[in-house]
Amino acid sequence: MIKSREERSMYMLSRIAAVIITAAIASTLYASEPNKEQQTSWPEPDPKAVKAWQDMRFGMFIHWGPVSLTGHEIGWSRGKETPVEKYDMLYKEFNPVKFNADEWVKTAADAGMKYLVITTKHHDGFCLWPSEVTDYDIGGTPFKRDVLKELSDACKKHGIRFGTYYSVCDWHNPAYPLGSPGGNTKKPNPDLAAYDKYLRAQTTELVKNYGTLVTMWFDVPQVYDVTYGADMVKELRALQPDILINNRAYAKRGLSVGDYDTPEQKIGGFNRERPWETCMTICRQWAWKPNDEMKSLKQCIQTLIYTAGGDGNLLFNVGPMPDGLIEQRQVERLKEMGNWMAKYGDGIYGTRGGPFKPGKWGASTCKNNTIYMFVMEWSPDNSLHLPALEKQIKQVKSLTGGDVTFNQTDKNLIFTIPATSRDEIATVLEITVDGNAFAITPMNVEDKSGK
Ligand code: H79
Repeated sequence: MIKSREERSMYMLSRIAAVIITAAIASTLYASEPNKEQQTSWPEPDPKAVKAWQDMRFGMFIHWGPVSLTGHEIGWSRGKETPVEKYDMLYKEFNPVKFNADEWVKTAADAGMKYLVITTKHHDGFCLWPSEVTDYDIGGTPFKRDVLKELSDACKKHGIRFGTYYSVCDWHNPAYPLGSPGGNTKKPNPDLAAYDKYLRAQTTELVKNYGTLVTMWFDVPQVYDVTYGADMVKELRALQPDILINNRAYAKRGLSVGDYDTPEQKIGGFNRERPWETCMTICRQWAWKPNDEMKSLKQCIQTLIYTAGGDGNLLFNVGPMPDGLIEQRQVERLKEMGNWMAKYGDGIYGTRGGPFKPGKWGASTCKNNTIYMFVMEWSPDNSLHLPALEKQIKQVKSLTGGDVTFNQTDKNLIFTIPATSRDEIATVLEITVDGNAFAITPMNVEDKSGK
């Protein structure tokens, strides 16, 4: 439905009024006596750091550790598929002699990924770097090499930003109150204050010794709450002012914390208000599993498109093998994604989601005067029916080939392309409009497929 200029300005006025009222309510709230949680509020990130992270759009997640020797899931298989005593001794045999940080980072770069985040410590407590506060780490393996150092150096060399995943829960450490399987047992002598000291020492090692980190990606805080976590977050931010910290640093108790949200194994909904990043596995398991079911190229690329179209980042996970290699078929799949990104990456990097919201039809992104449409489903008459666009179209080009025609009225917008010119993964249209495309109010696209 097209809105008249008057209607639009009324709408804008009411939006502005709503913001003023919200601000007024907020200021009265904060004028009252601050409670404990308000005193320990989240330290805001530098908007420039957030923007730089959003611009990258596509990163590599790596889940790795001695557990790869079993082929079962990291953390979760402890006390389940693998008895605790056996799981905790795996590190004595962990010797990934084929590990080559340059190759991993090159695999990420060739996929078009711009950052890399690795599990420095998962729920199983094993540390992938030689930590000063435990021997349950890479230093205790026959391999001994500091995997994190080699990776952070390789990232620097190849222009990839480096980040650290750190699980807040630790089912191995006796001081942490919960244990395996799955955090469902209680430890006999828990000491959360002692565990906090351990966690603080470790996170400090990470931010001090591995260069400028793009993110500290916390996971599963469980019992670790704001009374501990708020201080920890502030210290990290003080040590590295540009570091981003996700929304799992401590248990929230209704508070909205974190620099960005982290939908897991699903694509986040359209959201321009709050930064977000979907984390998803290339196969089914986070850690390596032999013959795990791998996503098709179409699934991989459409996931990336839908994520960018919703205004989010994609952190795409691989689980390297116990010998230190990433499976060849996964390397190839990632390379295929990179080939696609080399052609259509302009529509992903540095873009924002919208203005047409993602749906069965596909997704859109925008940058300056350009809207990128990634069309995955056409109407039976070879066209795509969209709501009216409030800016004038100057030019339309199909980046995947074929002649596209458009019809823009004040009621709707219709693109048509011959069926033979459609792309199987997504037909990519580049649309030039007469102004800033991001300023266009996001619109829902009605499903006209008749399916
Ligand atoms: O590190 C990965 C997961 O292990 C971790 N977050 C990502 C990044 C995570 N920990 N807890 N959860 C996610 C939420 C619980 C997920 C579960 Fe399951 C689903 C637990 C049981 C079913 C995942 C799938 C673990 C076992 C099967």
